[in-house]
Amino acid sequence: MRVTQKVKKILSWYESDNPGSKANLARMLMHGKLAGSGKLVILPVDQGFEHGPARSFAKNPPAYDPHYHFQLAIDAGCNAYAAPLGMIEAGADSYAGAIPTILKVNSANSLANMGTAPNQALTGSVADALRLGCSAIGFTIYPGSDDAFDMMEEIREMAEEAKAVGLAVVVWSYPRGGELTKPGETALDICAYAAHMAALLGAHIIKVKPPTDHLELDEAKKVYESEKIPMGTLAERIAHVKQATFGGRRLVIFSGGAAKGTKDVLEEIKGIAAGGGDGSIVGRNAFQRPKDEAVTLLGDIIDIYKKA
Ligand code: FBP
Repeated sequence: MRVTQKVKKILSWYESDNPGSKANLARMLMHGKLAGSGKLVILPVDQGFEHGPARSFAKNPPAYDPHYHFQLAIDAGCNAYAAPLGMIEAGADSYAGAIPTILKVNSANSLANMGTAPNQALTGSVADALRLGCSAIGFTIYPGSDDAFDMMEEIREMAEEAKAVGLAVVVWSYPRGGELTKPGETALDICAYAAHMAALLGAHIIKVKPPTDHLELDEAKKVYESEKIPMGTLAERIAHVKQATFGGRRLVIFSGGAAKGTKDVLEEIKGIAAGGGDGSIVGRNAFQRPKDEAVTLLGDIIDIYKKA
């Protein structure tokens, strides 16, 4: 398939990257029902690590099988599938070349009591990503955590290694820990700050949660108010987050969150698309539904981005 002008323009934002990393970005941008549109809908299945198997898969038991998720991502026409090492290994041969994959190389779990210092363990490597034919590594940072600097140093090293061998780098930037309040984790000032830091750390694709209209930091609040930064609608807040990633020169995608009703999911996606968001990464709202419903929902999400 010929790489579209839209995708070529996006690739031109990444001025330092070698042809391998650009080709891997193109692989994701040129796959699935959104191929060539510049938008991305990705299926992430790392919730088994993050929340545990029952909380993740009991609602839809076929989802205990790693093959289920490869097939769901393919059937729904997603751009890529992201998962930790074991999940990718478990379908690596059956699905080799069938869908671009993102190896999640660090993971948290719900058994650890992390207090103000949430952190993740390294659970995969750049060598694993190459061995498994992945297009990218995926890495979570928790800005705000008392351990945030460690995670930033780890991704600095892993991103350098991944880019050197032509992989793309996806950063999940999820503020939490330290002195952040719960509403602060998704506050607009914090979300934009988290996205900006991921861009500064060299991410090609940045994943954040959709921001609320809360403002967490007093010093930032003064600026939002004095400069009258528009933040009344989700679309305005998304546009602000996108602007915080080098004036829009980075791909920013938004997570789906805990399972909710179809109407609420689609309303949120409409806001993301209207604000110029580059796509969505929807896990639980997809794989916790029966497969046909999940394929329909992901199809509806894809249609919203197609029209954006
Ligand atoms: P969901 O669509 O299921 O929210 O998935 C997005 C995601 O980033 C997953 O990759 C990850 O497991 C999960 O959210 C983590 O959410 P949290 O840390 O807030 O529990």
